[in-house]
Parts: sequence; structure tokens; C-alpha cells
Amino acid sequence: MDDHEELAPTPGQRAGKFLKQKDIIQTIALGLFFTAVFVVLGLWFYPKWMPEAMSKEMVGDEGILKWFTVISAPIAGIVLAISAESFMNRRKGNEPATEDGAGIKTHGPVVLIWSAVSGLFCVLAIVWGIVEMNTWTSDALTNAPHALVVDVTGSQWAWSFEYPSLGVTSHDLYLPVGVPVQFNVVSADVNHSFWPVQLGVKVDANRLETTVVRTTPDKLGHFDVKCAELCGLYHAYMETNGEVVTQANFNNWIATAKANGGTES
Ligand SMILES: [Cu+2]
Repeated sequence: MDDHEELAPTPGQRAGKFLKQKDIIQTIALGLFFTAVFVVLGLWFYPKWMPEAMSKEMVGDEGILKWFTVISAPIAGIVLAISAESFMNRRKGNEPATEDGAGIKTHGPVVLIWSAVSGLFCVLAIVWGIVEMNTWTSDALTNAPHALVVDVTGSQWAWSFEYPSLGVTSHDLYLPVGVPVQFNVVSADVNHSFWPVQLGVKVDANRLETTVVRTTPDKLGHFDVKCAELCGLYHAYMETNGEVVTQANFNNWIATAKANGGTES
């Protein structure tokens, strides 16, 4: 007769047993592998495909994209690992299953950890966003008195730019390098979204409501101006040319536009 009672396994023993299973070891290994792949993609590969940063705002935007790829890598990694492991252990052949597999049960601690981690990411995203936005706002306010004002109007399906202090209107967006710029964005018809890509700015263009957004281009060269809000049939073609030029070239451009009666296409 056995007179000592069988003790229930401790949480440590249960975890040890769980981690010794072949499919669990494989899943963890795959998870680490996929995580490493996503980290490499986030830090090395994606940045090569990102548009050139031509303002501090764009450098900030790209930094956020990069780091969010990295911190979400383990989540994508583990989800992909579980999918891959399930796929590798799928039933093969034509014979139907003779019995059901083990049922999936709710596991309190896992639900708790998963919710806490997801919640933490959301809080991190919100705090990061608020800090970035505050930095931009205080920079913008410092720059506001000597900013070049450009009134941006979106319409189906073109952008037009008016420089009220200079008496010039254009369909191309010319900006002098190193000069803070304030865009007053509005729409003449439906909702559009003003997106000078390389300047790291994207803001909705609404009818009857002006939205102000600011940046300072710090690199010479071409940038793309697009519409980022589905606005009708030719939305995809609603893009135009942007140029960051030297102050001298900007002055020449303005002078030429004025000589042409204040409009430059
Ligand atoms: Cu559009």
C-alpha cells in the first residue's frame, strides 16, 4: 500500500514540463528567428525604402516607424511561429481524424500578460505621440513670427499654393531651404489630405476649415506632394512637384512668377 500522497506539480515543474515539449521548443526557436528577421527588416531594410528625410519632422516620423517595427517584432514573430508550427504539424493524407485534438482552454495568466503587454504598447504609442507633438508645437511657435506662409488649397484633383506675402500662386510648391514654413490647408470641395512626403507632414484638407501645419525643410532637392485621402476618380493622380531651393533661387522663381502675372504653373 502506498501511504504517501502524490503532490500536485508546482508551477515551476509545470512550466519546465511545458517547455520540454518538442513543438513548444520548435515554436520558441521559430519565434526567435522571425523576431530577428523583423528586427533586421525594421532597422536595416525598411529605412532603405523610406523617402529621403528633408526635415526634422520626417526624421522623427521615420524614427517612430523604425522603432515601432522593432518593438512589434516579437509579437509578429510569435504569431508567425505558431502559424508555421501548426502548418508543419498539419494532418496529412486522406484519412479523416479518428479523434478530436485537445481542447483549447482559457489560461488566466497568459490572457493577463497578453493584455498588459498590448496595453503597455498603446500607452507607449500615446505618450510618444504626445511628446513628439509637443516638441513640434513649441518649435513651431518659436518659428512662427518668421515663417513663410503658404495657403494650400486642395480641389478635385489638383493642389494650388498661394504665397500671400509675395503675391504669387503656383501649382508647384517651391520652398527656400532652412526657412520655417506655415501651411494653411483648406479644400475647395471634398476632403483631401495634404502630404508633402519628404517633409514629414500630412494633414487633412477640409472644406470651410483651415488647418495649420508647420515644418522647416532642411535639405535641397525634389519632394513629392500627394493627396492622402481618397477624393474621387483621379485621386491617384492628385500629385504635384515640390522643390526645396536656395533662397536666391527661390527669389528668382518668385520674380519670374510675378513677371508672369503672379501665377506659375
Ligand atoms: Cu485625394
